[in-house]
Amino acid sequence: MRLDPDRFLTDLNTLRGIGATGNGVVRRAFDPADVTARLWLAAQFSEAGLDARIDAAGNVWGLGGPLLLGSHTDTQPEGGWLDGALGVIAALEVARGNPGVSVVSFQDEEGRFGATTGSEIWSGALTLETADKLTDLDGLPFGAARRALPATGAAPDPARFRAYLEHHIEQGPVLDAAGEAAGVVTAIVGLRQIEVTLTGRQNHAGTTPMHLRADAFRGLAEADRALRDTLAGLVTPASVWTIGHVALHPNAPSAVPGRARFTIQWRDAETDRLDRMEGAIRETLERVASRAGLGLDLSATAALPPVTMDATLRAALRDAAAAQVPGRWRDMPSGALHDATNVARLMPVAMLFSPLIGGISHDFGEDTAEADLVAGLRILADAAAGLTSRQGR
Ligand code: HGY
Ligand code: MN
Ligand code: MN
Repeated sequence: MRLDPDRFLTDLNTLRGIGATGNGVVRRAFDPADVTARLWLAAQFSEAGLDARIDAAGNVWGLGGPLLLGSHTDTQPEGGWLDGALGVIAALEVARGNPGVSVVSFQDEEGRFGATTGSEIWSGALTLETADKLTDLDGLPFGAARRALPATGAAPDPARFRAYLEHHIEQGPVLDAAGEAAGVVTAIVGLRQIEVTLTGRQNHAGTTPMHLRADAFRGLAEADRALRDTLAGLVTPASVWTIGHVALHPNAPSAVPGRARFTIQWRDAETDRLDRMEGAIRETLERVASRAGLGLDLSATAALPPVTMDATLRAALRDAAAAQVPGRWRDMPSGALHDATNVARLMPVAMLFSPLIGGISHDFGEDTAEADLVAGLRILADAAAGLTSRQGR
């Protein structure tokens, strides 16, 4: 069957409609929209002639040949319509015309419970038993949440696949600013994340003199300031760190905050630098907490290594990009995390990026021109065709 760009765009828009919110999408792992989307996807896989199944971790599989293509269909709390969805729907369209291809939508890539949880479980780096104890920010365990999507089969043996390709939006401004249509990923950064709790003394905001307060929010603000100074000496312009989630207790205008719980996440291409950043972050938090008279509790919630893309798979994507969008593609690193990081524990992996208008992602405003979506689909299909004919299917 020939590649059908209209069917691909129709499928992408149908998926966009499940959990649609404004121009974006809300499909948190295992919420009702995510479950609906995963059941819809399994039906599309069956209709395409693939052996469809949902495993115990919520990953949706469409099993065919030994080249695995895919990404994820869960979203951020305020997600764009393409982050993850593009790679799954492009994979489905390619599989319709290429019996050498299998398709997957991994679960919880966006880290409602962990970070890239579904692919981490499949890779063997995280057991289902351990994952079941991970909780979302409201305290709901993965083990309870996954009851919303019962398994219909076992996760496939990784040995049935020879390689993995993931098509994804760039999630940054580089390709759009250069007017280019594709990026072939060289490497994916590594990521670490910790959850921090600073404990002070909750008290009345009107009667507690300033010098007698143990204000947990002030500790958080001082930690942020101190981290900027400490890390400046260790990092490169490509290193990033983010305090992305904060919960104050009791979070009331007239109470001195007694507790601040927040995440610190940092990313870099070098394991060594990730280690040094971690040392500096822990030491800074201890210093700030002790100076402010606050209790400190730290727990690591994610650690994923930097991963280099496979040279043979990259070459297939580069050749396809050169044929489909000559002079309008580049090699580039990924500052975003992807399921490919975990799949790389099992087999060679590579990634293809499509441009993003204005470089906006993890936001309802995320969008890509249709012509660029279709160009990416054609590059993926070409690369897959070259690889599956070489593999003899
Ligand atoms: O955070 C990430 O890079 C990914 O989008 N989950
Ligand atoms: Mn994302
Ligand atoms: Mn993604």
